[in-house]
Amino acid sequence: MTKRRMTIAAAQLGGIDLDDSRSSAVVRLVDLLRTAAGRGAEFIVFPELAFTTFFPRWWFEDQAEVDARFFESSMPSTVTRPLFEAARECGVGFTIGFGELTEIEGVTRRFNTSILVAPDGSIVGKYRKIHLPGHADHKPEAPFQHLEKRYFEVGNLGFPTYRCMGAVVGMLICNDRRWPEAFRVLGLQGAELIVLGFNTPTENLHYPEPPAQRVHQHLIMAQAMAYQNSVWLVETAKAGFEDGFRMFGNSVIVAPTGEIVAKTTSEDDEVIIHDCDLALGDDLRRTMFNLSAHRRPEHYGLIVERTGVEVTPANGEG
Ligand code: CDV
Repeated sequence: MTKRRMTIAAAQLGGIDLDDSRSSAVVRLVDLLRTAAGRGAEFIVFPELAFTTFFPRWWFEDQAEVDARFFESSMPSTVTRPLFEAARECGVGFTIGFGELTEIEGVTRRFNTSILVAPDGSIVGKYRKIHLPGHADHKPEAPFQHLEKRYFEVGNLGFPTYRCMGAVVGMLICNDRRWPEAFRVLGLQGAELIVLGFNTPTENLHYPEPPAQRVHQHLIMAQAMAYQNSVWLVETAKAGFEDGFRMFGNSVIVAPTGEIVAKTTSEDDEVIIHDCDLALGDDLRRTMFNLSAHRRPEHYGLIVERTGVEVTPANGEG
């Protein structure tokens, strides 16, 4: 089998506090990009909502303040352009997440978005997060909020793939990594590389859960999704403490075989890198996971017909 190489980096960010400026985040991102490029990276995966703190942990009354502090109405903007310029100078592609403020048919819309940027600095693709976790109401008794359902609407672009730098690439964002359906939709479009940024609190907002268990779940999901879809999977964290609230790291590069080939060890700014053979999934795609030979969609109807669980045993004893 002919090898097809792409050297890919995950550029993990440590925490960004509420009062840190977007331009200070851009300085760190440019630094990470230059470090990765210096180590031979051709493509770099940055985290979800990478220019600001993970603001859905905070309740704000004033939407105008939220828009001004945490959303981007153009990409690149004067503040974010240095990242694009550094990428062009170094000849690397990248993906990055941000809060997108836009207008569609005269209506203001807000999405949790990621973009795919080619080495010439042009934007070749966009994805708007579909699985938005958390809640829309204020929970003053909770240690922190998770207000993605308040600040964003469900993405309206589906799960597109894009041809970029010789690979078929799909983007997902954070909570999407818990949903096999999202990966399969990308796999069915021939994705060879799936890239994803995340912000995952070390503490579970809803019930006590050991932090190690949360990391364990993160890792087994990444390994399973990569293997079952025969794809390279790169998942990059924003990690560490943001105003005292901790998020775990464990950014990973996972091969189509399901093996973790690189993983961060810190909760700070850190680059990991791997020389990925994009053809590595070809044998799996040809045999075990030859989707056209083995899938049985005629028996998968419930996947799209039903959202939640209805107890419907075949023996009628529901
Ligand atoms: N940013 C996220 O989507 N975070 C979720 C948290 C809420 C669990 C995640 O799935 O990691």
